[in-house]
Amino acid sequence: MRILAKDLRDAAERSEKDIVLSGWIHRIRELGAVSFIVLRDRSGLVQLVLDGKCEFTLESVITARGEAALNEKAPGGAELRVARIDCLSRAAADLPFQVNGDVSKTGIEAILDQRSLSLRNPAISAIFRVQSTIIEAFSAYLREHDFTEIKTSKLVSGSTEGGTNLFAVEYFDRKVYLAQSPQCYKQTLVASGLERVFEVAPVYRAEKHDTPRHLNEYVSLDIEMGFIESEKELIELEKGVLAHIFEEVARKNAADLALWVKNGASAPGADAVFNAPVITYEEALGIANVESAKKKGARIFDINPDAERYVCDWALREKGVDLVFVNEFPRRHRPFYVYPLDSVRTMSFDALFRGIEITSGGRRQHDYDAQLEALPRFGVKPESMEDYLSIFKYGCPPHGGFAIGLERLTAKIMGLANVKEASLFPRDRRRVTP
Ligand code: AMO
Repeated sequence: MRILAKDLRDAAERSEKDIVLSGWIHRIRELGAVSFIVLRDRSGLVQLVLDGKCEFTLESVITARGEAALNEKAPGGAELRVARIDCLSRAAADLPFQVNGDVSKTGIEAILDQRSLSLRNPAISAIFRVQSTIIEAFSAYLREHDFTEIKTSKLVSGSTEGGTNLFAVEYFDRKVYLAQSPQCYKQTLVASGLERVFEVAPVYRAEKHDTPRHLNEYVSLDIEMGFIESEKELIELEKGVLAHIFEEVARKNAADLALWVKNGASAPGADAVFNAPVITYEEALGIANVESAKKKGARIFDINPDAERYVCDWALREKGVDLVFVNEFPRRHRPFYVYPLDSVRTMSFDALFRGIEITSGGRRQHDYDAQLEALPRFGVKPESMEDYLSIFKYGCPPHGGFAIGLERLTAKIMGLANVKEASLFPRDRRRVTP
């Protein structure tokens, strides 16, 4: 009977005599006339005991047949006593990456250069099992709340976020751009009558930063919904989304979190998420300056990365949770599509989690005349936004939404220092391979 590594102990308790396990050789230890092979499959690691020497190299793919036996000293409390072993694919001996090593001691460039091998390391693959749960839980929660999943084009004729951070692409005889976000499309689909939509897809930012928080391609978890009055309803929705994601990660990925526990990997409890404070931009600036002064830091004029860290430190100390929602951002800090609260403030918000912004969002301007009038003030030519403006011309509900950066959320749950570690094949200014 073919089983997974995680099921060997059950098979041993039933004294199964004919068990088949398939996977990669993770480790080999020879002790006199016996070899101990650690086999790795998608469910984990398991020990095989073989009479004689192991002829195969590390990372070779094998199938082993034998008897399941209990052994409290073996990982998982059981082992396979091998009767027959076959090699399905032999690995070359000159492995350029030590798959069974301690990756906390390996530099990020080596990990990324050798991605196909580094992903075999159980701690590294754990990051992407958690990421898979995040996407699944995000989507499941929204479907449960009557949202429709959409997939929109990533080739666009111009900016969606304002600014010039766009990658140009040759498109027949003209130039188009990679989308910075599905912003215009998600708003279009709310107005088109779907009312509640979400999208999980890559977005592209031609930002020249090379920092531990920026990627040039990342996955955006986007939400947009109609018939809201303010960003406060969106904050409540995001609390529900995050609480569900964290609950699912804690339930399904306990073993994956355990591999990063030294780095602080954990999923906050739902109560903590629902208790997360909501403070205004002005309050956040005040808190950041008090915290900065305590640490003899510089005066803070904006919610910059230092301020994000200070505000999260404050929330953890005062409210017991390292998640904070900051709303009422000033107009000058937000894109053209935001809805004003008054002449200075907007109905917008960010979510800060464990020291970094993971979400931006807010209510949108849905009034045609007001949007037309606002565009030039943001340096956007109304002629270039005709399709976008037409959304509002023909009947559009008040609406809003937000986007969570998948890699930032994953990195913060796992305690990773660099967002690139939470991207399978990260793209930065220099890296376009593997
Ligand atoms: P914004 O540009 O703030 O908002 O992006 C939303 C979230 O995406 C993540 N993020 C990034 N992650 C990795 N690398 C980057 N270069 C990067 N840039 C942004 C962050 C951020 O909070 N259209 C709006 C959202 C909305 O209003 O619905 C937008 O894209 O986690």
